[in-house]
Amino acid sequence: MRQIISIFTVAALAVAVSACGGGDDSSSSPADNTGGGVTVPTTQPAPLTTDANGAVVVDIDAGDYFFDSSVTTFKVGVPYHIVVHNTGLEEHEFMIVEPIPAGEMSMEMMDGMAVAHIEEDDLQVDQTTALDVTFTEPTAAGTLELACHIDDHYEEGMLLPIVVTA
Ligand SMILES: [Cu+2]
Repeated sequence: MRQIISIFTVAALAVAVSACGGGDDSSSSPADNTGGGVTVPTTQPAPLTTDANGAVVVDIDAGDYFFDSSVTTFKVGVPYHIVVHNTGLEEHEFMIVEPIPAGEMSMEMMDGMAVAHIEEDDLQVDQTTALDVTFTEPTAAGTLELACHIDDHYEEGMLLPIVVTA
């Protein structure tokens, strides 16, 4: 009986500690890495890097089932060198396309709509494939996203909204 009581006490303490921890998280502010006295009024966390051709390098992880991109706000007329790495355990595709409800279109139709596309043959597990994109017109939020429409990946959350500014 004594042992059961002590287990309950530990469990109650754990709940109390985790409740406190959760409350504290919201008050901690992220480190400010901009430095140099430059105020950058955007939420972009990392400085932009360019390749030998002057294109802005965008690093994107395609996982099971998500996209993680170093850039989500793009600019019209800027050349982007988009490097997509499949970090998951399944093959994926990479599309820049308007939001398409799952199951409403054939792959051929979606491919035709896509601003850019990397086929799953070029995005096997641990494969990295790059493509170059220059956006020609601005798009508001909700107009374009990164998406994988293989099987049920899209329903699983494999999409990431992006914005193109003028
Ligand atoms: Cu996928």
